[in-house]
Amino acid sequence: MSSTRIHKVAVIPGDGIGIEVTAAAIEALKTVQAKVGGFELVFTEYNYGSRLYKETGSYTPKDWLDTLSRHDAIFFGAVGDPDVPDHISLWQLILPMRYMLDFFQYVNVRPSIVFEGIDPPTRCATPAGGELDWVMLRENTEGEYAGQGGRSHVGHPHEVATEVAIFSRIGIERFLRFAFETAQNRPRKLLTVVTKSNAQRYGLVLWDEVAAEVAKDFPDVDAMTVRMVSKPQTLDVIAATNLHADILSDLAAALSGSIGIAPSSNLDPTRKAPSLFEPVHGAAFDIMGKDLANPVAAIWSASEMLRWLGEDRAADLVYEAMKSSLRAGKKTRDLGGTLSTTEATKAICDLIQE
Ligand code: GGG
Repeated sequence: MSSTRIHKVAVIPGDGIGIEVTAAAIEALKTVQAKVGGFELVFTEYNYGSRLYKETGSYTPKDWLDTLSRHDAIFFGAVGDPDVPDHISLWQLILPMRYMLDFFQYVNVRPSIVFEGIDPPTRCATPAGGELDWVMLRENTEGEYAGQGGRSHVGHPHEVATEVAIFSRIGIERFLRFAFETAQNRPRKLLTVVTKSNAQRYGLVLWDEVAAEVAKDFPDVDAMTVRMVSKPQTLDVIAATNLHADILSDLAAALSGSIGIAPSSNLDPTRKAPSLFEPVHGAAFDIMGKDLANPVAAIWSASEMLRWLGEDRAADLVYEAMKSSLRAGKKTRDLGGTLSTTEATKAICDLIQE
């Protein structure tokens, strides 16, 4: 009887450069699978995305979430099309996946690290003397992204639109518990909970109250609350609402050199639903098909997927190859280098094989 560990991975390249960087990530995954052995990734590709929408009027076929739920993980590229408003493409593809049947993927993990070989726009050294090394945790199912609101008096000068931010005690607590546990497992044991409750009356006030309650269960974690992110060098793990973390993680990615290297894991910590791994960046239609996209964010996301699937050795190999490649100056144009997507991917895959 074979003892090979099988992991079923749904692959959704999506739109724009999502197609190119997903191919790069799959190449790295196949390379590390051949090198390490003992496990097999069974990839099934799905054509969900803007092209399908233009052909059929829908980003996805019927029962697609049931189809996806039969996998162990989902690897996603990007969504977005110049001809389709973002609120349609995001609400037809990426957001339903994060809410996956029963609001399971409630944490979005977005690390930002200034790697050796990268010259970031701003230097913000940590107290330990190193460069910026953050883990941004984004609450992934509530806040302004809950889809509550409406429009009235459409087309009238007094037209009104509301976008209601939803915060539930269960939603906040399960997310912040994950945040405290993440901080507890890092050397500095420092958690920063982002809030803006001073100007609000309900939602973020509940957020602050729950944060204070959960903090009591983690006395070894130094939790501080910031109303404005003013001292980046004092931060380590950062927990923020869906909207705040979406914005702040783009900033963090830029501070670490480029959004082209920022990975993202949409995790279901209960493991009832497959978790979803994707680069933070979008479809970037301006550079699509030109072999210019940075494959690092997708390859780092692939490494995070391997770790989630329990393949730590393979995850480490991919991550270290990616770091060594950057250190050796093998960079795409967004990082000041000259390599194409193909060349940067090959450089990482060669290092995995070594
Ligand atoms: N690979 C992620 C992607 O396509 N992102 C597009 C986007 O705008 N996402 C918004 C979000 O992450 O909430």
